[in-house]
Amino acid sequence: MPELFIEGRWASAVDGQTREIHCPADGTLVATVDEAGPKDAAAAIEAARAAFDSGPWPRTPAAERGRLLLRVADLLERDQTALARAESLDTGKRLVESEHDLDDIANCFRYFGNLVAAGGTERVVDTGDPDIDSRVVHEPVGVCTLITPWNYPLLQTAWKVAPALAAGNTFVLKPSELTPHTAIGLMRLLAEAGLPDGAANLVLGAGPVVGVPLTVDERVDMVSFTGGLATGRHIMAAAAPTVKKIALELGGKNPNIVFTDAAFDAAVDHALTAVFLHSGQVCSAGARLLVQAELHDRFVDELVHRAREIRLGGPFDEHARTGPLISAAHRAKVEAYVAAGLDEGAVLRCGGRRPDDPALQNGYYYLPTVLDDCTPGMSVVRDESFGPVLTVEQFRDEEEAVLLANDTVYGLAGGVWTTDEGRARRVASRLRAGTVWINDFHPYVPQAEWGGMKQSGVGRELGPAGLAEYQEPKHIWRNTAPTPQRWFA
Ligand code: TXE
Repeated sequence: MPELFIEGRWASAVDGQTREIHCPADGTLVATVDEAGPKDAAAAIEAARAAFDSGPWPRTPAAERGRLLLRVADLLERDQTALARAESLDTGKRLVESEHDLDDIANCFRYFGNLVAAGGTERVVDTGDPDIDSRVVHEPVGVCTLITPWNYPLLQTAWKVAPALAAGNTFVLKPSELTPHTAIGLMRLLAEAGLPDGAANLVLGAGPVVGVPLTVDERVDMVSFTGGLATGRHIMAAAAPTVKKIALELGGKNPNIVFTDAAFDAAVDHALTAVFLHSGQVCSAGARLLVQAELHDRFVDELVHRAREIRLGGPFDEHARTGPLISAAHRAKVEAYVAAGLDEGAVLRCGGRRPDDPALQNGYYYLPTVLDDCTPGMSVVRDESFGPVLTVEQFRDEEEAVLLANDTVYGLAGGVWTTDEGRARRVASRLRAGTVWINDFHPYVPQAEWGGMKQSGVGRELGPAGLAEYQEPKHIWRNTAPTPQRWFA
């Protein structure tokens, strides 16, 4: 069955191109899928444009749009097992993690469905003149290009598709070329839920080939992108000539700050999950551990001890605690960062290589790695390695902790561990990041905004602001008793 979804119909790529998808856990062929080119992108944009300009979706009442999203949530739950399996085969992540993601994905559709159905975004402006009816309404932005990465493929898609549809937009989705299957599954569910033809369109393929036309075409009003910083900069530039609205989530190099008075066991435990969850392929990964000098030796010894115990394995290995990296190229990048860190003086405390286990040799595995004695100038500290690599730096006091934490171009997330409430509040307010966790790491809820300061991005996903990204406020001024103004006699 063809896998591009354009104007409500499944289609093969015009040029007949295909791509093989391999499971990163063992290299096996998952499937061969259609690979779109610029002509398919143009057709998808045209379909979304027509559906926006003259189709029913933007004119569907908000309550009805909300109901459709709730139906999608139910369908996602119905198909959870199949979708989680597909996600795990594409990404190599553990099945339980994919199942957990699927719960969050259904919740995301429910949240935006309920939010938009509740209405209340129209605002009456009091002009003081009883003859004037002044209102601000929120309309959809138009045709949205949605480009998503491979680490949380369907979750990051849901964070865009749900609010985009809730607001009444039409879209063209381009998932990562490495992980297309759950996006295909979602299109089926949107159609089954009754979304009008052309409102949702899917093209599969490489960023430079099929992603670029989606970011430059003048028929596109908005580009929402999650991915790497370098690609984000390209997209921002590509969108500039036609002044598109943009929303960017570009990852982070997130500090996890541990003071001596932290709850020791919980802080060590969360420091591990902060960085090694999904083998570090998480935009909010706590990849920079900043630990107070007096606690450093005890804390890092215990952390290294536990990191050595983390078992690697494929999606269906029930004993595994984390999986492979997404590709050979990505593992090579992580390896290069570790090598550079060691050259620059970091001390390897564990990992720093591929596992020996013969059963893992066909996958792109890399051992959980702790680099101690790191300094702010090292590339492994500054850049997002996006692998299972923790860098450790020491600080003396609160002031130095904040300075080190903020010494990054990124500003997505950060954590602080202390039992001193005043200090927790002070540090949280001084961290330049879109999310701060106090005595925790990683949790998020669809009700709360997600996104980055500085070069971590532009705009927010989730929460009321996540819906507002996909809306244009419009001021409508109605004079109910017009009289000549005589400005020009
Ligand atoms: O991401 P890309 P890559 C970071 C992480 C990782 C690095 C590179 O540090 O090592 O990015 O990963 C599409 N125009 N993150 O190369 O290129 C591409 O096809 C339009 C952080 O895999 O950013 C895919 O759909 N689209 C991140 C999407 O962009 C283009 C998650 C993301 O790919 C394009 C993933 C172009 N010119 C990686 N080039 C996070 N924020 O969570 C590529 N794409």
